[in-house]
Amino acid sequence: MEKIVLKVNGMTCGHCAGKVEKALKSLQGVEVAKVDLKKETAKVKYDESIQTIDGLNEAVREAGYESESTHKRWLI
Ligand SMILES: [Cu+2]
Repeated sequence: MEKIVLKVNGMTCGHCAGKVEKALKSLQGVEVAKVDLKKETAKVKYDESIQTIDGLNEAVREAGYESESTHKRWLI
């Protein structure tokens, strides 16, 4: 399992954060997705043998927002 932090741009309210979180959680291989609206980040725990960072960013884009990897990892 890989735990990465995405920087998410374009979120303005809790509804946006919910959309991004739902988009990430709906992906194959994603176990945890936690969006922080104030920090504009999404913490994602995913199985790197099933899912890729590009796949995560693509899902965020499809939900109407932009994201990129910060190359930071996070701890539970
Ligand atoms: Cu919103």
